[in-house]
Amino acid sequence: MLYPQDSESRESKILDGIWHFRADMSPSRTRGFNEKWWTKSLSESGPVIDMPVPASYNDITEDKSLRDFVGWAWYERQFYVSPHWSSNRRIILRFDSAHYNSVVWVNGKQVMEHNGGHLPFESDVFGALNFDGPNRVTVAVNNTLTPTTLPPGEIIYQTDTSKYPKGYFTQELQMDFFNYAGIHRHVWLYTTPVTYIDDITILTDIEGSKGLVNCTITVGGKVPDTDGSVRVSAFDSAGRVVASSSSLSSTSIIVIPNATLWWPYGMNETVGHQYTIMVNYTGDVYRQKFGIRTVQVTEDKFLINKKPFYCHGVAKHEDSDIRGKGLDYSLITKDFNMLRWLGVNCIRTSHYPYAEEIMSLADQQGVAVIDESPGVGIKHKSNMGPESLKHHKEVMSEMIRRDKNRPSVIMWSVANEPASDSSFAASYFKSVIEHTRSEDPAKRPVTFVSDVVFEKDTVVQFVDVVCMNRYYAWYHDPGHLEVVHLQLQREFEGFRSKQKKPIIVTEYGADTVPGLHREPSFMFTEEYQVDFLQEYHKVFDDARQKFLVGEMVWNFADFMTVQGTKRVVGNKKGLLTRQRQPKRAAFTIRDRYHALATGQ
Ligand code: GCB
Repeated sequence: MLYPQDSESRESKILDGIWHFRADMSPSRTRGFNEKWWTKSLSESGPVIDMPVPASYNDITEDKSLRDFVGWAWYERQFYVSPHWSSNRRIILRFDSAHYNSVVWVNGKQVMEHNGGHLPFESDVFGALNFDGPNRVTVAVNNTLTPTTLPPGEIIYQTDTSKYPKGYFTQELQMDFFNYAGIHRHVWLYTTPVTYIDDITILTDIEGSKGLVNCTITVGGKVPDTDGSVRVSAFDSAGRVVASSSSLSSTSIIVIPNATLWWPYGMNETVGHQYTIMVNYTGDVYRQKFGIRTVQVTEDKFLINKKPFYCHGVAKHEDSDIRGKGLDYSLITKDFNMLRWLGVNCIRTSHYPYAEEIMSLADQQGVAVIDESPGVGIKHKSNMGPESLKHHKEVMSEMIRRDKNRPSVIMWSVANEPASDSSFAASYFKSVIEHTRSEDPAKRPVTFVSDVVFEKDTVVQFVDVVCMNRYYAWYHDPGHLEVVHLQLQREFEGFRSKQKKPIIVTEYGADTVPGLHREPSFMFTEEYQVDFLQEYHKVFDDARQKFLVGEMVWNFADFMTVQGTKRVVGNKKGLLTRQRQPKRAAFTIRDRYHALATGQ
Protein backbone atom coordinates (compact mmCIF):
# COMPACT_ATOMS: atom_id res chain seq x y z
CA MET A 1 0.00 0.00 0.00
CA LEU A 2 1.56 3.27 -1.14
CA TYR A 3 2.24 5.93 1.48
CA PRO A 4 0.23 9.11 0.76
CA GLN A 5 2.14 11.84 -1.04
CA ASP A 6 1.62 15.02 -3.02
CA SER A 7 2.58 15.01 -6.68
CA GLU A 8 1.54 16.60 -9.96
CA SER A 9 -1.59 14.40 -9.80
CA ARG A 10 -2.15 13.89 -6.06
CA GLU A 11 -2.97 16.08 -3.07
CA SER A 12 -3.15 15.24 0.60
CA LYS A 13 -4.18 16.69 3.92
CA ILE A 14 -3.59 15.34 7.38
CA LEU A 15 -6.49 15.19 9.83
CA ASP A 16 -4.34 15.06 12.97
CA GLY A 17 -5.16 17.37 15.86
CA ILE A 18 -7.49 17.42 18.83
CA TRP A 19 -10.49 15.16 18.27
CA HIS A 20 -13.63 14.63 20.35
CA PHE A 21 -13.41 11.45 22.38
CA ARG A 22 -15.47 9.20 24.62
CA ALA A 23 -14.69 5.73 25.97
CA ASP A 24 -17.82 3.60 26.13
CA MET A 25 -17.76 2.72 29.84
CA SER A 26 -21.16 0.97 29.77
CA PRO A 27 -20.87 -2.52 31.32
CA SER A 28 -21.38 -4.21 27.95
CA ARG A 29 -19.22 -1.59 26.15
CA THR A 30 -21.83 -1.60 23.37
CA ARG A 31 -23.87 1.47 24.25
CA GLY A 32 -22.31 3.41 21.37
CA PHE A 33 -23.49 0.79 18.88
CA ASN A 34 -26.93 0.43 20.49
CA GLU A 35 -27.44 4.20 20.42
CA LYS A 36 -25.73 4.64 17.02
CA TRP A 37 -23.32 7.34 18.18
CA TRP A 38 -22.03 7.79 14.63
CA THR A 39 -25.35 9.15 13.34
CA LYS A 40 -24.91 12.58 14.92
CA SER A 41 -22.22 14.64 16.54
CA LEU A 42 -20.59 12.73 19.43
CA SER A 43 -21.24 15.62 21.82
CA GLU A 44 -24.99 15.17 21.26
CA SER A 45 -24.95 11.63 22.68
CA GLY A 46 -23.04 12.52 25.86
CA PRO A 47 -20.01 14.33 27.24
CA VAL A 48 -16.80 14.32 25.20
CA ILE A 49 -13.21 15.12 26.10
CA ASP A 50 -10.32 16.40 23.99
CA MET A 51 -8.04 13.70 22.63
CA PRO A 52 -4.89 14.22 20.58
CA VAL A 53 -4.39 12.30 17.33
CA PRO A 54 -1.95 10.67 16.92
CA ALA A 55 -1.50 9.34 20.47
CA SER A 56 -2.54 6.52 22.72
CA TYR A 57 -5.45 7.71 24.86
CA ASN A 58 -4.27 5.85 27.99
CA ASP A 59 -1.89 8.41 29.54
CA ILE A 60 -3.57 11.62 28.41
CA THR A 61 -5.86 12.07 31.40
CA GLU A 62 -5.63 11.41 35.16
CA ASP A 63 -8.44 8.88 34.97
CA LYS A 64 -7.32 5.36 35.93
CA SER A 65 -10.37 3.83 34.26
CA LEU A 66 -9.30 5.36 30.94
CA ARG A 67 -5.67 4.34 31.37
CA ASP A 68 -6.71 0.73 31.88
CA PHE A 69 -9.77 0.84 29.62
CA VAL A 70 -10.74 -2.22 27.58
CA GLY A 71 -13.47 -1.86 24.97
CA TRP A 72 -14.76 0.57 22.35
CA ALA A 73 -13.36 4.10 22.38
CA TRP A 74 -15.02 6.69 20.13
CA TYR A 75 -13.28 9.50 18.26
CA GLU A 76 -14.75 12.22 16.09
CA ARG A 77 -13.75 15.38 14.27
CA GLN A 78 -14.99 17.76 11.61
CA PHE A 79 -13.20 18.64 8.41
CA TYR A 80 -13.81 20.46 5.16
CA VAL A 81 -13.03 19.44 1.61
CA SER A 82 -12.52 22.08 -1.00
CA PRO A 83 -14.99 22.01 -3.93
CA HIS A 84 -12.01 21.72 -6.28
CA TRP A 85 -11.72 18.10 -5.05
CA SER A 86 -15.32 17.38 -6.06
CA SER A 87 -14.77 15.96 -9.54
CA ASN A 88 -12.56 13.58 -11.42
CA ARG A 89 -10.67 12.02 -8.56
CA ARG A 90 -10.73 9.47 -5.81
CA ILE A 91 -10.58 10.74 -2.24
CA ILE A 92 -9.04 8.26 0.13
CA LEU A 93 -9.41 8.34 3.89
CA ARG A 94 -6.44 6.54 5.40
CA PHE A 95 -5.48 5.59 8.95
CA ASP A 96 -1.79 4.77 9.28
CA SER A 97 -2.79 2.67 12.30
CA ALA A 98 -5.40 2.38 15.02
CA HIS A 99 -5.29 -0.20 17.76
CA TYR A 100 -6.97 -2.73 17.44
CA ASN A 101 -10.35 -3.16 15.65
CA SER A 102 -11.69 -0.07 13.96
CA VAL A 103 -14.96 0.94 12.37
CA VAL A 104 -15.07 4.26 10.51
CA TRP A 105 -18.04 6.39 9.41
CA VAL A 106 -18.06 9.55 7.31
CA ASN A 107 -21.14 11.72 7.78
CA GLY A 108 -22.89 8.74 9.38
CA LYS A 109 -22.10 6.32 6.57
CA GLN A 110 -19.85 3.36 7.37
CA VAL A 111 -16.84 3.50 5.06
CA MET A 112 -14.49 0.85 6.45
CA GLU A 113 -13.63 -1.68 9.10
CA HIS A 114 -10.20 -3.07 9.95
CA ASN A 115 -8.79 -5.70 12.28
CA GLY A 116 -5.32 -5.22 13.69
CA GLY A 117 -3.15 -2.40 14.96
CA HIS A 118 0.19 -1.16 13.60
CA LEU A 119 -0.76 -1.29 9.90
CA PRO A 120 -2.57 1.13 7.59
CA PHE A 121 -6.08 0.82 6.21
CA GLU A 122 -7.97 3.06 3.83
CA SER A 123 -11.04 3.46 1.69
CA ASP A 124 -12.34 5.70 -1.09
CA VAL A 125 -14.84 8.00 0.65
CA PHE A 126 -15.64 10.29 -2.28
CA GLY A 127 -19.32 9.32 -2.30
CA ALA A 128 -19.75 10.04 1.41
CA LEU A 129 -18.34 13.60 1.37
CA ASN A 130 -19.91 17.06 1.39
CA PHE A 131 -18.06 19.61 -0.68
CA ASP A 132 -20.14 22.58 0.43
CA GLY A 133 -20.17 22.23 4.20
CA PRO A 134 -18.70 20.41 7.17
CA ASN A 135 -17.90 16.69 7.18
CA ARG A 136 -17.78 14.44 10.23
CA VAL A 137 -15.53 11.43 10.64
CA THR A 138 -16.37 9.05 13.49
CA VAL A 139 -14.12 6.19 14.52
CA ALA A 140 -14.78 3.42 17.02
CA VAL A 141 -11.62 1.62 18.14
CA ASN A 142 -11.65 -1.49 20.28
CA ASN A 143 -8.47 -2.65 22.04
CA THR A 144 -9.88 -5.99 23.25
CA LEU A 145 -7.44 -8.79 22.48
CA THR A 146 -8.84 -12.29 22.08
CA PRO A 147 -7.23 -15.70 21.52
CA THR A 148 -7.39 -15.10 17.75
CA THR A 149 -6.14 -11.50 17.54
CA LEU A 150 -2.47 -10.69 16.94
CA PRO A 151 -1.19 -10.29 19.61
CA PRO A 152 -3.59 -12.68 21.32
CA GLY A 153 -5.13 -12.04 24.70
CA GLU A 154 -8.03 -13.12 26.84
CA ILE A 155 -10.70 -11.44 28.92
CA ILE A 156 -11.05 -13.17 32.29
CA TYR A 157 -14.30 -12.52 34.19
CA GLN A 158 -14.53 -13.02 37.96
CA THR A 159 -18.03 -13.87 39.09
CA ASP A 160 -17.52 -14.56 42.81
CA THR A 161 -19.11 -11.37 44.15
CA SER A 162 -17.83 -12.12 47.68
CA LYS A 163 -14.36 -11.39 46.34
CA TYR A 164 -14.82 -9.20 43.27
CA PRO A 165 -17.07 -6.26 42.47
CA LYS A 166 -19.90 -6.96 39.99
CA GLY A 167 -18.72 -6.98 36.35
CA TYR A 168 -15.04 -7.37 37.30
CA PHE A 169 -12.78 -8.55 34.51
CA THR A 170 -9.15 -8.33 33.49
CA GLN A 171 -7.45 -8.58 30.14
CA GLU A 172 -4.77 -11.28 30.33
CA LEU A 173 -1.89 -10.79 27.90
CA GLN A 174 1.23 -12.83 27.31
CA MET A 175 3.26 -9.80 26.32
CA ASP A 176 5.52 -7.57 28.32
CA PHE A 177 4.39 -4.17 27.12
CA PHE A 178 1.44 -1.93 27.84
CA ASN A 179 -1.52 -2.49 25.52
CA TYR A 180 -1.64 1.16 24.46
CA ALA A 181 -4.63 1.96 22.29
CA GLY A 182 -6.19 4.63 20.12
CA ILE A 183 -5.41 6.30 16.81
CA HIS A 184 -1.65 5.93 16.92
CA ARG A 185 -0.53 7.42 13.62
CA HIS A 186 -1.61 9.99 11.04
CA VAL A 187 -5.08 10.19 9.57
CA TRP A 188 -5.03 11.35 5.96
CA LEU A 189 -7.31 12.44 3.19
CA TYR A 190 -5.59 12.17 -0.15
CA THR A 191 -6.59 12.23 -3.76
CA THR A 192 -5.60 10.22 -6.81
CA PRO A 193 -6.89 10.43 -10.37
CA VAL A 194 -9.64 7.91 -11.18
CA THR A 195 -7.13 5.89 -13.17
CA TYR A 196 -4.34 5.50 -10.72
CA ILE A 197 -1.18 3.73 -9.65
CA ASP A 198 -2.34 1.28 -7.02
CA ASP A 199 1.00 -0.26 -6.08
CA ILE A 200 4.66 -0.24 -7.07
CA THR A 201 7.06 -3.09 -6.45
CA ILE A 202 10.77 -2.49 -6.88
CA LEU A 203 13.28 -5.31 -6.97
CA THR A 204 16.97 -4.62 -7.28
CA ASP A 205 20.02 -6.62 -8.24
CA ILE A 206 23.66 -5.87 -8.87
CA GLU A 207 25.64 -6.79 -11.99
CA GLY A 208 29.20 -5.56 -11.88
CA SER A 209 28.96 -1.82 -11.38
CA LYS A 210 25.39 -1.69 -12.65
CA GLY A 211 22.22 -1.65 -10.59
CA LEU A 212 19.34 -3.58 -12.13
CA VAL A 213 15.96 -2.26 -11.12
CA ASN A 214 12.80 -4.16 -11.85
CA CYS A 215 9.75 -2.01 -11.32
CA THR A 216 6.25 -3.48 -11.49
CA ILE A 217 3.16 -1.39 -11.08
CA THR A 218 -0.41 -2.41 -10.51
CA VAL A 219 -3.10 0.04 -11.48
CA GLY A 220 -6.67 0.68 -10.55
CA GLY A 221 -9.74 2.52 -11.72
CA LYS A 222 -10.90 2.80 -15.29
CA VAL A 223 -7.97 1.06 -16.96
CA PRO A 224 -7.76 2.09 -20.64
CA ASP A 225 -8.19 -0.65 -23.31
CA THR A 226 -4.51 -0.57 -24.10
CA ASP A 227 -2.46 -1.23 -20.99
CA GLY A 228 -2.10 2.53 -20.54
CA SER A 229 1.21 4.23 -20.97
CA VAL A 230 3.79 3.92 -18.24
CA ARG A 231 6.87 6.10 -17.95
CA VAL A 232 9.44 5.28 -15.36
CA SER A 233 12.52 7.37 -14.52
CA ALA A 234 15.08 6.90 -11.81
CA PHE A 235 16.73 9.88 -10.13
CA ASP A 236 19.82 9.98 -7.96
CA SER A 237 19.87 11.75 -4.63
CA ALA A 238 20.81 15.03 -6.36
CA GLY A 239 17.68 14.79 -8.52
CA ARG A 240 19.50 13.90 -11.79
CA VAL A 241 17.89 11.35 -14.11
CA VAL A 242 20.07 8.24 -14.11
CA ALA A 243 17.88 5.90 -16.16
CA SER A 244 14.44 5.78 -17.67
CA SER A 245 12.10 3.56 -19.57
CA SER A 246 8.94 4.16 -21.51
CA SER A 247 6.75 1.26 -22.36
CA LEU A 248 3.15 0.16 -22.63
CA SER A 249 3.56 -2.53 -20.05
CA SER A 250 3.38 -2.37 -16.31
CA THR A 251 6.82 -3.92 -15.77
CA SER A 252 10.01 -2.03 -16.54
CA ILE A 253 13.61 -3.09 -16.12
CA ILE A 254 15.95 -0.20 -15.86
CA VAL A 255 19.70 -0.24 -15.59
CA ILE A 256 21.59 2.27 -13.48
CA PRO A 257 25.22 2.49 -14.57
CA ASN A 258 27.83 2.98 -11.83
CA ALA A 259 25.19 2.43 -9.20
CA THR A 260 25.72 3.60 -5.64
CA LEU A 261 24.63 0.79 -3.36
CA TRP A 262 22.58 0.98 -0.18
CA TRP A 263 24.70 -0.02 2.83
CA PRO A 264 23.96 -0.18 6.51
CA TYR A 265 25.94 2.02 8.88
CA GLY A 266 29.57 0.97 9.24
CA MET A 267 29.90 -1.15 6.09
CA ASN A 268 30.67 1.56 3.56
CA GLU A 269 30.70 5.32 3.11
CA THR A 270 27.46 5.36 1.12
CA VAL A 271 25.31 4.63 4.13
CA GLY A 272 21.59 4.57 3.38
CA HIS A 273 21.94 5.70 -0.24
CA GLN A 274 18.61 5.84 -2.03
CA TYR A 275 17.35 6.59 -5.50
CA THR A 276 13.86 7.73 -6.39
CA ILE A 277 11.79 6.17 -9.10
CA MET A 278 9.15 8.36 -10.67
CA VAL A 279 6.26 6.46 -12.20
CA ASN A 280 3.84 8.22 -14.51
CA TYR A 281 0.83 6.13 -15.47
CA THR A 282 -1.60 7.97 -17.75
CA GLY A 283 -0.92 11.16 -15.80
CA ASP A 284 -0.87 9.75 -12.26
CA VAL A 285 2.56 10.48 -10.82
CA TYR A 286 4.09 8.75 -7.80
CA ARG A 287 7.66 8.93 -6.52
CA GLN A 288 8.99 5.87 -4.71
CA LYS A 289 12.36 5.76 -3.00
CA PHE A 290 14.44 2.61 -3.19
CA GLY A 291 17.96 1.38 -2.48
CA ILE A 292 20.07 -1.00 -4.50
CA ARG A 293 21.25 -3.84 -2.35
CA THR A 294 21.12 -7.60 -2.08
CA VAL A 295 20.60 -9.83 0.95
CA GLN A 296 21.63 -13.47 1.18
CA VAL A 297 21.99 -16.03 3.93
CA THR A 298 24.52 -18.86 3.89
CA GLU A 299 25.20 -21.58 6.46
CA ASP A 300 27.07 -19.17 8.67
CA LYS A 301 26.86 -15.67 7.19
CA PHE A 302 24.36 -12.92 6.59
CA LEU A 303 25.47 -11.13 3.42
CA ILE A 304 24.53 -7.63 2.33
CA ASN A 305 25.81 -6.84 -1.16
CA LYS A 306 27.74 -10.10 -0.88
CA LYS A 307 29.75 -8.87 2.13
CA PRO A 308 29.34 -10.37 5.62
CA PHE A 309 27.07 -8.24 7.77
CA TYR A 310 27.35 -8.40 11.55
CA CYS A 311 24.36 -6.88 13.28
CA HIS A 312 25.24 -4.80 16.35
CA GLY A 313 21.90 -3.54 17.37
CA VAL A 314 19.04 -3.11 19.76
CA ALA A 315 15.42 -4.12 19.95
CA LYS A 316 13.05 -1.22 20.46
CA HIS A 317 9.47 -0.34 21.28
CA GLU A 318 7.24 2.45 20.10
CA ASP A 319 6.84 3.90 23.57
CA SER A 320 7.18 7.18 25.38
CA ASP A 321 5.76 9.29 28.18
CA ILE A 322 2.29 10.74 27.66
CA ARG A 323 1.87 9.71 24.02
CA GLY A 324 2.28 5.94 24.59
CA LYS A 325 2.57 4.47 21.11
CA GLY A 326 1.55 7.67 19.32
CA LEU A 327 3.78 8.88 16.49
CA ASP A 328 5.91 11.86 17.50
CA TYR A 329 8.49 13.39 15.16
CA SER A 330 10.68 14.80 17.95
CA LEU A 331 10.83 11.42 19.65
CA ILE A 332 11.66 9.40 16.55
CA THR A 333 14.32 11.87 15.42
CA LYS A 334 15.88 11.78 18.88
CA ASP A 335 15.76 7.97 18.79
CA PHE A 336 17.67 7.86 15.53
CA ASN A 337 20.22 10.32 16.90
CA MET A 338 20.69 8.03 19.89
CA LEU A 339 20.94 4.97 17.64
CA ARG A 340 23.77 6.66 15.78
CA TRP A 341 25.36 7.78 19.06
CA LEU A 342 25.29 4.17 20.24
CA GLY A 343 26.72 2.94 16.92
CA VAL A 344 23.70 0.75 16.16
CA ASN A 345 23.50 -0.70 12.64
CA CYS A 346 20.34 -2.80 13.04
CA ILE A 347 17.07 -2.73 14.96
CA ARG A 348 14.23 -5.19 15.41
CA THR A 349 10.71 -3.75 15.36
CA SER A 350 9.82 -5.73 18.47
CA HIS A 351 6.98 -6.68 18.64
CA TYR A 352 4.92 -5.16 15.79
CA PRO A 353 5.44 -3.13 12.60
CA TYR A 354 6.57 0.42 13.40
CA ALA A 355 5.34 3.68 11.87
CA GLU A 356 6.31 4.24 8.26
CA GLU A 357 8.07 7.46 9.26
CA ILE A 358 10.40 5.35 11.46
CA MET A 359 11.01 2.93 8.61
CA SER A 360 11.87 5.85 6.31
CA LEU A 361 14.47 7.12 8.78
CA ALA A 362 15.96 3.61 8.91
CA ASP A 363 16.16 3.55 5.09
CA GLN A 364 17.79 6.98 4.99
CA GLN A 365 20.23 6.47 7.83
CA GLY A 366 21.32 2.98 6.90
CA VAL A 367 19.86 1.21 9.91
CA ALA A 368 19.00 -2.36 8.90
CA VAL A 369 15.65 -3.62 10.18
CA ILE A 370 14.34 -7.01 11.23
CA ASP A 371 10.69 -6.26 10.55
CA GLU A 372 8.56 -8.08 13.11
CA SER A 373 4.84 -8.81 13.00
CA PRO A 374 2.56 -8.39 16.03
CA GLY A 375 2.83 -12.15 16.56
CA VAL A 376 3.82 -11.86 20.20
CA GLY A 377 2.43 -14.02 23.00
CA ILE A 378 1.32 -16.96 20.83
CA LYS A 379 1.46 -19.42 23.69
CA HIS A 380 -1.68 -21.54 23.64
CA LYS A 381 -3.42 -23.99 21.34
CA SER A 382 -6.27 -21.46 21.04
CA ASN A 383 -3.78 -18.99 19.47
CA MET A 384 -2.76 -21.44 16.76
CA GLY A 385 -6.10 -22.58 15.31
CA PRO A 386 -7.38 -21.98 11.75
CA GLU A 387 -8.82 -18.53 12.54
CA SER A 388 -5.54 -17.32 14.06
CA LEU A 389 -3.61 -18.75 11.14
CA LYS A 390 -5.79 -16.96 8.61
CA HIS A 391 -5.42 -13.64 10.45
CA HIS A 392 -1.68 -14.08 10.96
CA LYS A 393 -1.24 -14.63 7.22
CA GLU A 394 -3.35 -11.57 6.42
CA VAL A 395 -1.22 -9.48 8.76
CA MET A 396 1.99 -10.76 7.13
CA SER A 397 0.57 -9.87 3.70
CA GLU A 398 -0.39 -6.35 4.84
CA MET A 399 3.02 -5.84 6.38
CA ILE A 400 4.91 -7.01 3.32
CA ARG A 401 2.74 -4.96 1.04
CA ARG A 402 3.57 -1.89 3.15
CA ASP A 403 7.31 -2.47 3.64
CA LYS A 404 8.45 -4.55 0.65
CA ASN A 405 10.30 -1.69 -1.12
CA ARG A 406 12.36 -0.71 1.89
CA PRO A 407 16.10 -1.34 1.58
CA SER A 408 16.43 -1.28 5.37
CA VAL A 409 14.23 -4.36 5.77
CA ILE A 410 16.66 -7.27 5.63
CA MET A 411 14.49 -9.96 7.21
CA TRP A 412 10.90 -10.62 8.31
CA SER A 413 10.15 -11.96 11.78
CA VAL A 414 6.77 -13.66 11.96
CA ALA A 415 6.64 -13.92 15.77
CA ASN A 416 8.34 -13.34 19.09
CA GLU A 417 8.70 -16.17 21.57
CA PRO A 418 5.76 -18.37 20.57
CA ALA A 419 5.37 -21.76 22.24
CA SER A 420 7.59 -23.31 19.58
CA ASP A 421 7.91 -26.41 21.75
CA SER A 422 4.18 -27.18 21.62
CA SER A 423 2.73 -29.91 19.43
CA PHE A 424 0.69 -27.45 17.29
CA ALA A 425 3.53 -24.99 16.61
CA ALA A 426 5.32 -26.75 13.77
CA SER A 427 2.43 -26.93 11.31
CA TYR A 428 1.16 -23.45 12.25
CA PHE A 429 4.52 -21.73 11.80
CA LYS A 430 5.51 -23.74 8.75
CA SER A 431 2.41 -22.35 7.11
CA VAL A 432 2.98 -18.73 8.28
CA ILE A 433 6.64 -18.81 7.24
CA GLU A 434 5.90 -20.31 3.81
CA HIS A 435 3.18 -17.74 3.27
CA THR A 436 5.59 -14.93 4.21
CA ARG A 437 8.21 -16.23 1.78
CA SER A 438 5.70 -16.49 -1.02
CA GLU A 439 4.32 -12.98 -0.41
CA ASP A 440 7.66 -11.16 -0.48
CA PRO A 441 8.64 -10.51 -4.10
CA ALA A 442 12.21 -9.80 -2.93
CA LYS A 443 12.41 -13.17 -1.13
CA ARG A 444 14.05 -11.80 1.98
CA PRO A 445 15.00 -14.27 4.70
CA VAL A 446 12.28 -15.15 7.20
CA THR A 447 12.66 -15.90 10.88
CA PHE A 448 10.85 -16.02 14.19
CA VAL A 449 12.41 -15.22 17.55
CA SER A 450 12.75 -18.14 19.94
CA ASP A 451 13.09 -18.44 23.70
CA VAL A 452 12.79 -22.22 23.63
CA VAL A 453 15.84 -24.41 24.26
CA PHE A 454 17.27 -26.20 21.24
CA GLU A 455 16.22 -29.64 22.53
CA LYS A 456 12.55 -28.67 22.53
CA ASP A 457 12.17 -26.23 19.63
CA THR A 458 10.18 -27.48 16.63
CA VAL A 459 10.06 -24.37 14.42
CA VAL A 460 13.66 -23.29 13.81
CA GLN A 461 13.84 -25.93 11.05
CA PHE A 462 11.68 -23.63 8.85
CA VAL A 463 13.61 -20.36 9.21
CA ASP A 464 16.63 -18.92 7.42
CA VAL A 465 18.34 -17.44 10.47
CA VAL A 466 18.08 -18.69 14.06
CA CYS A 467 17.06 -15.81 16.32
CA MET A 468 17.18 -16.41 20.06
CA ASN A 469 16.36 -14.45 23.19
CA ARG A 470 18.38 -15.47 26.23
CA TYR A 471 18.37 -14.26 29.84
CA TYR A 472 20.99 -16.33 31.67
CA ALA A 473 21.98 -14.67 34.95
CA TRP A 474 18.69 -12.81 34.90
CA TYR A 475 15.53 -14.93 34.74
CA HIS A 476 17.64 -18.10 35.04
CA ASP A 477 20.29 -18.25 37.77
CA PRO A 478 19.71 -14.61 38.73
CA GLY A 479 22.91 -12.84 39.74
CA HIS A 480 25.18 -15.69 38.57
CA LEU A 481 27.14 -14.25 35.71
CA GLU A 482 29.47 -17.24 35.83
CA VAL A 483 26.81 -19.40 34.12
CA VAL A 484 26.48 -17.21 31.05
CA HIS A 485 29.48 -18.56 29.19
CA LEU A 486 28.54 -22.21 29.62
CA GLN A 487 24.82 -21.88 29.01
CA LEU A 488 25.01 -19.61 25.99
CA GLN A 489 27.68 -21.70 24.36
CA ARG A 490 25.66 -24.85 24.99
CA GLU A 491 22.66 -23.30 23.23
CA PHE A 492 24.77 -22.14 20.29
CA GLU A 493 26.28 -25.58 19.86
CA GLY A 494 22.91 -27.28 20.30
CA PHE A 495 21.21 -25.23 17.58
CA ARG A 496 24.20 -25.53 15.26
CA SER A 497 24.20 -29.29 15.64
CA LYS A 498 20.54 -29.38 14.58
CA GLN A 499 20.66 -26.70 11.88
CA LYS A 500 23.55 -25.22 9.94
CA LYS A 501 22.12 -21.73 10.00
CA PRO A 502 23.54 -18.41 11.19
CA ILE A 503 22.46 -17.21 14.64
CA ILE A 504 21.49 -13.80 15.99
CA VAL A 505 21.00 -13.22 19.70
CA THR A 506 17.98 -10.96 19.36
CA GLU A 507 17.58 -10.25 23.10
CA TYR A 508 19.71 -10.27 26.23
CA GLY A 509 19.46 -7.68 28.97
CA ALA A 510 19.07 -6.79 32.63
CA ASP A 511 16.60 -4.48 34.37
CA THR A 512 18.46 -1.47 35.67
CA VAL A 513 17.21 1.32 37.87
CA PRO A 514 19.06 4.47 36.84
CA GLY A 515 21.07 5.87 39.73
CA LEU A 516 21.21 2.58 41.64
CA HIS A 517 24.83 1.56 42.33
CA ARG A 518 26.69 -1.28 44.08
CA GLU A 519 30.28 -2.45 43.98
CA PRO A 520 30.58 -5.39 43.46
CA SER A 521 27.66 -5.29 41.12
CA PHE A 522 24.20 -6.44 42.16
CA MET A 523 21.06 -7.08 40.12
CA PHE A 524 19.15 -3.93 39.14
CA THR A 525 22.20 -1.66 39.54
CA GLU A 526 23.90 0.17 36.69
CA GLU A 527 27.06 -1.86 37.38
CA TYR A 528 25.23 -5.17 37.02
CA GLN A 529 23.87 -4.18 33.61
CA VAL A 530 27.44 -3.44 32.46
CA ASP A 531 28.85 -6.70 33.88
CA PHE A 532 25.94 -8.67 32.46
CA LEU A 533 26.35 -7.33 28.93
CA GLN A 534 30.12 -7.77 29.03
CA GLU A 535 29.80 -11.40 30.08
CA TYR A 536 27.69 -12.07 27.00
CA HIS A 537 30.12 -10.14 24.80
CA LYS A 538 32.91 -12.62 25.65
CA VAL A 539 30.82 -15.46 24.22
CA PHE A 540 29.72 -13.35 21.23
CA ASP A 541 33.34 -12.54 20.42
CA ASP A 542 34.19 -16.26 20.32
CA ALA A 543 31.27 -17.05 18.00
CA ARG A 544 31.39 -13.91 15.84
CA GLN A 545 33.88 -15.14 13.27
CA LYS A 546 32.06 -18.48 13.06
CA PHE A 547 28.25 -18.51 12.87
CA LEU A 548 27.06 -15.62 15.04
CA VAL A 549 25.81 -12.83 12.75
CA GLY A 550 24.32 -10.49 15.29
CA GLU A 551 23.77 -9.30 18.83
CA MET A 552 20.92 -7.06 19.96
CA VAL A 553 20.52 -5.62 23.44
CA TRP A 554 17.10 -5.72 25.06
CA ASN A 555 16.21 -2.83 25.05
CA PHE A 556 17.07 0.52 23.51
CA ALA A 557 15.08 2.38 26.20
CA ASP A 558 12.92 1.65 29.24
CA PHE A 559 9.25 1.16 28.34
CA MET A 560 5.84 0.82 29.95
CA THR A 561 4.33 -2.54 30.86
CA VAL A 562 1.25 -3.68 32.71
CA GLN A 563 1.42 -3.63 36.49
CA GLY A 564 3.03 -6.74 37.92
CA THR A 565 5.37 -7.89 40.62
CA LYS A 566 8.34 -8.04 38.23
CA ARG A 567 7.97 -4.51 36.91
CA VAL A 568 8.67 -1.29 38.82
CA VAL A 569 6.67 1.16 36.65
CA GLY A 570 7.67 -0.57 33.45
CA ASN A 571 10.49 -2.63 32.05
CA LYS A 572 13.87 -1.14 32.97
CA LYS A 573 16.17 -3.07 30.63
CA GLY A 574 16.80 0.04 28.55
CA LEU A 575 20.29 1.25 27.78
CA LEU A 576 18.51 4.58 27.98
CA THR A 577 15.82 5.75 30.35
CA ARG A 578 12.33 6.20 28.97
CA GLN A 579 13.31 9.87 28.47
CA ARG A 580 16.26 8.70 26.31
CA GLN A 581 19.07 9.57 28.74
CA PRO A 582 21.97 7.10 28.90
CA LYS A 583 22.54 4.67 31.76
CA ARG A 584 26.10 3.56 32.42
CA ALA A 585 25.78 0.52 30.11
CA ALA A 586 24.95 2.78 27.17
CA PHE A 587 28.60 3.90 27.18
CA THR A 588 29.80 0.28 27.22
CA ILE A 589 27.64 -0.51 24.21
CA ARG A 590 28.66 2.70 22.47
CA ASP A 591 32.35 1.79 22.79
CA ARG A 592 31.74 -1.75 21.59
CA TYR A 593 29.48 -0.88 18.66
CA HIS A 594 31.68 1.91 17.32
CA ALA A 595 34.66 -0.46 17.49
CA LEU A 596 32.64 -3.13 15.65
CA ALA A 597 31.55 -0.56 13.05
CA THR A 598 35.12 0.43 12.33
CA GLY A 599 36.16 -3.22 12.22
CA GLN A 600 38.50 -3.17 15.22
C1 GCB B 1 11.45 -11.23 26.42
C2 GCB B 1 10.43 -10.61 25.54
C3 GCB B 1 10.31 -9.12 25.74
C4 GCB B 1 10.38 -8.80 27.23
C5 GCB B 1 11.73 -9.26 27.76
C6 GCB B 1 11.87 -9.02 29.26
O1 GCB B 1 11.91 -12.32 26.20
O2 GCB B 1 10.63 -10.90 24.19
O3 GCB B 1 9.11 -8.67 25.19
O4 GCB B 1 10.19 -7.45 27.50
O5 GCB B 1 11.87 -10.63 27.55
O6 GCB B 1 12.41 -8.02 29.66
O7 GCB B 1 11.38 -9.86 30.02
